[in-house]
Amino acid sequence: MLKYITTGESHGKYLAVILEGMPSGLKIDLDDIHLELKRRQQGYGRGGRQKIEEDRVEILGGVLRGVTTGAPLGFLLANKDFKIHDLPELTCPRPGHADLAGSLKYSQGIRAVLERASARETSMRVVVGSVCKRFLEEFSIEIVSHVVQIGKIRIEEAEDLSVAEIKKRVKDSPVNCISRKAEKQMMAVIDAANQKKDSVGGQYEVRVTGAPIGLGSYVHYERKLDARLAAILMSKQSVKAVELGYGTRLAELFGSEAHDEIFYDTKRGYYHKTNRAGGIEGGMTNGADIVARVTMKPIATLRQSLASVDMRTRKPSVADYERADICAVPAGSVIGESLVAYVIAEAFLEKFGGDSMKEIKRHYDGYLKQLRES
Ligand code: EPS
Repeated sequence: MLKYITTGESHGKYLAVILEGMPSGLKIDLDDIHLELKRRQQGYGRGGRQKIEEDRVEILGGVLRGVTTGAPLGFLLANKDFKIHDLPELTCPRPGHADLAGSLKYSQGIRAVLERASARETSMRVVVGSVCKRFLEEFSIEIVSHVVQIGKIRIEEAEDLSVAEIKKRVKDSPVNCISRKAEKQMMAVIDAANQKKDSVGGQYEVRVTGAPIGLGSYVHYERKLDARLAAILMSKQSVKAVELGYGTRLAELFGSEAHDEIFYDTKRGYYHKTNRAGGIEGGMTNGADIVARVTMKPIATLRQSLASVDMRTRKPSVADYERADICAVPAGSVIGESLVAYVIAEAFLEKFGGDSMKEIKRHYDGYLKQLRES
């Protein structure tokens, strides 16, 4: 069973993660992980913190001569902005942040809450995701993301674009967008939010290609892949909605317009010509690309003051401000890729699991043969 646990605070000395359940025999290259970490740090609309940090990890265990051993993998990242012990306490919780409920629930000051609630923790999830991506690559499963909306600026629909085409189009885009026209407008919205001392949210898409039919299951709620994708994507800071395939658009369609008809070809086997289901039917992959859309609310830390209450006096006040991002949707999309990679790797290991890559590949090849004969 694949699982991970992160530890560390935003301005603490270190962040760390342990990933348990990866088989032996998987090549791990720190350069690949550092590339993914760099992608997460980028994106138009990020605040001053990313100019300080250069996220790089050290391997603590589970890798020998560049190859996984099957033991838990450990990674450590040292924060350059390590100052947690010198930072002031906050007393006026920010609307939309974990501050108020976290402080009351844990019976402690806001500082302890925000340090752990911070999205800085997602650097560790990207480390996990890049290991999972590396694993999935061995089975020709690839993942990409792109930003579809920032504020009111939305791209034209891009349903028919392949993962390879999206990868090509988002290359070097400061907002991870496939459209040069929308990209400029998105950047202008972020600039406008900055000028108004505001923040802005948006939506991104994560797309997976190459997943075989039958990851996940219909037999039990915990095994349904759509539920697992929604849960992990929703667990990322700022996320308020997750849709698969046509998602909320399905509400307005008739059944005849909503479902993906089934065809058969001797070369391709069973297939669909459309993908309104987003690659998942009955909690299982159906062989089409998996498509998830994720909506992020605007960042809760604003330079303009929203009403709050001073928790020392319980008198009306305005929310505290700390340095923050204006828009974290482009970074969010990179993190989304990692979260999806983790769930797909987990479901893949459940189905084809073994202690070594060699064993898993044998299981996978056997299943593909079985599908061809079905
Ligand atoms: C965050 C506040 C900001 C962001 C941070 C998330 O950090 P700081 O308070 O140090 O300026 O930069 O995100 C990261 C540090 C990161 O690496 O993604 C928050 O309050 O969630």
